Amino acid sequence: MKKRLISVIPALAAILTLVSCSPAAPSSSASPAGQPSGSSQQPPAEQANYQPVTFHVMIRGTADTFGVPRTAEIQAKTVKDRWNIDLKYEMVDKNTYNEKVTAKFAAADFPSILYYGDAKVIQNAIDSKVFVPVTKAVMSPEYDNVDRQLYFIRWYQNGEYYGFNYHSGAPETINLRGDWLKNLNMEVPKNPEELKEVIAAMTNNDPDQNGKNDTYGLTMQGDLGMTGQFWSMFLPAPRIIPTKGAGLYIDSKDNTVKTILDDVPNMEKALAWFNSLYQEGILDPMYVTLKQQDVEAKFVSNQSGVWVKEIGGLPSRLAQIQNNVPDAEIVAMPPVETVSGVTNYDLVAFKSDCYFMTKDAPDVERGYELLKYLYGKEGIYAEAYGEEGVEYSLQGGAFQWLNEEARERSNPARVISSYLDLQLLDPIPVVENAFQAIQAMASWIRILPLTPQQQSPTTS
Ligand SMILES: [Ca+2]
Repeated sequence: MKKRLISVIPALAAILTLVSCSPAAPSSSASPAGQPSGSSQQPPAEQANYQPVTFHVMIRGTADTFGVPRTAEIQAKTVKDRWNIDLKYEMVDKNTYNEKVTAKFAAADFPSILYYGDAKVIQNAIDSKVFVPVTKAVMSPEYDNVDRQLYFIRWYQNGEYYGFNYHSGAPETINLRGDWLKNLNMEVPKNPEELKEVIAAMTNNDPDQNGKNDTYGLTMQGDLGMTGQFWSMFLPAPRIIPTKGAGLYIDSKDNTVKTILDDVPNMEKALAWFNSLYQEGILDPMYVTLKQQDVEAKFVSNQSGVWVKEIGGLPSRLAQIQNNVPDAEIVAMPPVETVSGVTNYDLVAFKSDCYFMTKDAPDVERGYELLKYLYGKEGIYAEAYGEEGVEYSLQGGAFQWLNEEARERSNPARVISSYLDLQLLDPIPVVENAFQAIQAMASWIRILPLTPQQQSPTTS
């Protein structure tokens, strides 16, 4: 064992050059939806004032991640009724998305609305006036309670907002099997030392109480992807992975870019923590060969007790675990304050991909309404739950699913990841728990120094 263990430090060091982090964008990022209701509903007669137009909306995703044609169907009906808009989605798989966008730009074949995140392409599109400002949508009264300087600042330039952001950024948290903690009579850990104790107990003390030594507290990807939340417990920036971009971060004290690789004392602490897990046999030694999907498979099949995932991805995995363990629970570890005063979880909304309107949108004014609808309160509830009276009912104030398919398709995490003040219609403990665990982050949100062109507007 000792010999094997010596190789772990070189292994970690070697990994420093190869980690590939999984995409930060939430799987639900290609969102949308909509259903009529609320004060912004307009009389159908309004439609008569509009000539029909077609909006092509290009989003990343598949029918699965999108939440189904049903979501698009609700939206399409609503925007047709209100603004005489024919809504056409082009959903492109994430693996070919950038390629497809590049091809479209090369052919000057622009969708009306594009979901995108590549900063260089976006900047070029703004400079060449392919993207048009969406300032009027962002500045509309329904966003007065939203911190525009935080959530829309990413693409604020020359007095105009260009990107229409729609979510507050749901951080990827370190999650644990809550039922295992109960079996072990342990609390949710709050720091690296307590986390290590939990990982040890989940390895050695039969947390699933099946009488077999068949679990590890922690397993992870061989390329160290999705491990930034662990490293960052020791290092001066959130969600840093040493191998990812050489661990670069901006030191807000002197506004300079630094690399954590130069931070020898803290890097030593982080490496020592990982190494001690390995030495003590409480880190799954198979980790070096594992890929992202393997790590997930181990977590949902009761072979490991700790897993990093964004809030939105938890309910479906919990459901899988509960197929075999009905009383299974997932709890999120609260954020750990790093040596520089931020947290090991990242919540940087303006790093997210945004929706952009292009110069080929058929009617810019209606485009603003479309953006506000698709990615506002109605759109979010429609994607999260569907249509009242079809997918769910609220009779007597009590939420009830009207069919099982609708429940399985639902995506309530969208409600929580919105920067709008929205309530879950159907509270889900695992989501609420993770949300509570990150509430403390509100005061720790990392504000990166803004480049001159991204300086915040003077209006509040
Ligand atoms: Ca066991």
